[in-house]
Amino acid sequence: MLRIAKFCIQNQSKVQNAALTRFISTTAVQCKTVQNTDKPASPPGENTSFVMNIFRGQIEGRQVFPYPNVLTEEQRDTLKMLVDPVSKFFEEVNDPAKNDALEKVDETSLKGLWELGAFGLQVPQDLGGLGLTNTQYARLVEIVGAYDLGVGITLGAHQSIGFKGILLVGNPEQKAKYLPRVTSGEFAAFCLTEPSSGSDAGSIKTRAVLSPDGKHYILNGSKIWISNGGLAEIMTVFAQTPVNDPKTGKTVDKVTAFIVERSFGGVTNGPPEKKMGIKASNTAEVYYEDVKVPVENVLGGVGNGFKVAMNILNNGRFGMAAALSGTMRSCIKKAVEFATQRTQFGQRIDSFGAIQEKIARMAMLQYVTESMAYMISGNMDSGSSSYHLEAAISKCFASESAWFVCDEAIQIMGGMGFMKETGLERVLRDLRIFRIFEGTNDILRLFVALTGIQYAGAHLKELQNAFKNPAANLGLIFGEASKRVVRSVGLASPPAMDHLVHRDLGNAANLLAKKIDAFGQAVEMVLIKYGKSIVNEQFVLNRLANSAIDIYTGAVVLSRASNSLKDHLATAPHEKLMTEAWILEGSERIDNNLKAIATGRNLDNFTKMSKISKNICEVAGVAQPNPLNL
Ligand code: MYA
Repeated sequence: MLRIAKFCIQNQSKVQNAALTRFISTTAVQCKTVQNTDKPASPPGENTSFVMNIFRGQIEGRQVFPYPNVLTEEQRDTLKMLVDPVSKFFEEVNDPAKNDALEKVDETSLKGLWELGAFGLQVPQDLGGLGLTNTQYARLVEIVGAYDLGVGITLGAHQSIGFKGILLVGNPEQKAKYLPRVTSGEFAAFCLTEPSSGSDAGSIKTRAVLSPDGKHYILNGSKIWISNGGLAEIMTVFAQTPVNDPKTGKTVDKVTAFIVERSFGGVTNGPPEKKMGIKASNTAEVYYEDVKVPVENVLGGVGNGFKVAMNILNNGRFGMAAALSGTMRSCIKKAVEFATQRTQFGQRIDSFGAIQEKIARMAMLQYVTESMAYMISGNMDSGSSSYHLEAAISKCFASESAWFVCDEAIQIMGGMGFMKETGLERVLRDLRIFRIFEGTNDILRLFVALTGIQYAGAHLKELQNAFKNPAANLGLIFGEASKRVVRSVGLASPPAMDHLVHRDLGNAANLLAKKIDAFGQAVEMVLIKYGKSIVNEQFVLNRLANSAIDIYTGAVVLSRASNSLKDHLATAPHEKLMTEAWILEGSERIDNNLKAIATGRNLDNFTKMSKISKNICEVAGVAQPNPLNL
């Protein structure tokens, strides 16, 4: 499971008990006695990701502060020209209830979307698309998400993942050949998942073998739950290919990505799947039988397919946050319109604390999600390539928040919320899949925690190496030693954040900075305690991931609200309130999560829960009879 952690953890286990513990708890003077070698420590790659660095207890603020402002005047004008027609289209032409009932996007709507250019938002203009940046794209998918998630997935499966690989890693010939087609009526799909390979994407069985004349790969296998699978003419297909391993000289299977056209022959699909939600989007099995794929259609190099798949997924995840912030906006609007008109017990129901708390929480979750979506799109537009953890967090957070917000909107509206005509039951059904696809939230939490730990572990490894040659690494050793030792005896403040935010948010920033410090120490403790077996400690990893989510979301809203205060926006005081409330509650959740992984009583409870689950699984259901034993 998650081989990702292997490298650091294996190294880390050697570091942990001896050198590191001594190092943390003793003074810098003792450093001189540590074994000497002539190899200076080589620093692990520095990373500009905010989330990656909190795993070291450090604040790397470059991607978060100030809040990105990446649109040029021209890009802003282009966007202005698009927002109105797209909103109008969804108000006047597209009918989400009709699409849901038809279990497909109505023909008029589909035609209109192609005409609007909605299927080629980020394709360069000279290849037939609108050439939008990630931030411009985010704004438009926010509108789609506000109106119709079924249409959203039809669009997203096409461009966020279907042909995204061609945009990201395609060579000029592949781009010239395929991008004009996917912007002018031919659907694309991303074909990764298989019956025995869901979260474990590396275990796919579909295979492609080079033909004897070396001109084609012969592709065989099948894929399931492929969005647009029944519509797509052009597919990004992942398959195992035999590759020579230069290290061993042996032939091994490695994943390769291919551009496959339905017209190659041998490509068929099953009927549309019957689903709980996003019914308007097509989902189908796709089968490949002796499909002749020209060698020119290898995408991103033979054997590089796993990385190509991960890059595509990483690159598209912020879109989900953008779309779902739009969904939440419309759920909140419906709930508030109801709450401000409905009178019960002689009062408007929005005057009751119970309703106010719901509305406030819904508003905060929407604000955080929206702020994160545009921060990540802004980082990507500024050329960052270190946004994977942030994008994974945005996907988890957005999908869980949107579910909560829609559910609470239904609750506020009571019986009315449960009625089909209100439109929220469809949205709730549509939303359920977002916590499952594009990487389940459970897998993404492990990805965030283990990748962060790997980074922190590599830095601790660097310290271990530094000890081998202290003379050559005095700066590093004394720097780290003084930081840690001084902090451990309570003489130093945690890393500061107040200088990065508006002065009115200084207290909230300081509170969050303390949590980052505590989080870094908790990660170090976990590495020391578990070593390489941390990879199996999912109760612990989940709590680290949840803390990272609370820290990142807190920093994001601190940044956005600071900008709003600086620019004297009319909504700045409201954003400040949401930010302060969010950070206070988030800090309490972080305290609880970090306590849970440090105290024996809680750890013992993890063991109990593990045992409860085993008991249930052993008997294939609830273990005890009902109280009547009948
Ligand atoms: S599409 C199907 C989605 N499927 C998945 O997401 C699969 C989930 N599984 C995984 O992501 C991987 O298998 C995991 C890795 C993470 C579990 N970025 O040994 P490893 C590197 C960069 O850890 P594993 C769908 O749902 C790693 O560093 N690199 O791998 C349709 C290592 O590199 P190296 C990564 O244990 C939805 C190597 O890979 C990443 O096997 C339709 C091996 O790593 C990463 N993330 O498991 C949605 N992960 O070898 C429509 C790993 O160099 C879109 N690595 O050390 C809608 C959009 C919304 C728009 C809507 C508009 C309205």
